[in-house]
Amino acid sequence: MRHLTFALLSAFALTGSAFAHGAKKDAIEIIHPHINEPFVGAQTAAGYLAISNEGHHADRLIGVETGAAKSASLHMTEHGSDGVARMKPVPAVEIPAGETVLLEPDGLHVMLMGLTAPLKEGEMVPAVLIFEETGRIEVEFSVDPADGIDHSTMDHGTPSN
Ligand SMILES: [Cu+2]
Repeated sequence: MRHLTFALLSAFALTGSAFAHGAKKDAIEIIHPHINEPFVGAQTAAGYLAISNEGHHADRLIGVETGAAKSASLHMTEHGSDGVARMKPVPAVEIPAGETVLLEPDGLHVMLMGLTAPLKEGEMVPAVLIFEETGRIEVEFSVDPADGIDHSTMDHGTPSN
């Protein structure tokens, strides 16, 4: 899987991100955890990253902790037949052996609800990713340029307050 990881890092580099960074513990590698700068006054933000499992056993991302929000959970965005994007909580994200899973816009993401402070481009947001097998991995989400998606207006299926 070295190749895939390398390709991913190259892709990030090509898209102009100067913030490629990550963390590694045992067989699990976290690549470029980031949050696109939310709109001024936004109460929510989405975190994205790639997770590579170079081991021989599957693992599962089962939780996220951060002081940057009142709650952090795992979400999936789905498009209904009406074309409206809706998000729903997922209990875990499966990371199969030898594969790289992307948490990216329009799919899986880390949902931060109830931001405790505004997030500004260039900041680093400490967080802990919790895996069933590998345990806790400390990461820092970089706050990247805004992506133009107003996450706060999406239907989250659950009340945010
Ligand atoms: Cu969400």
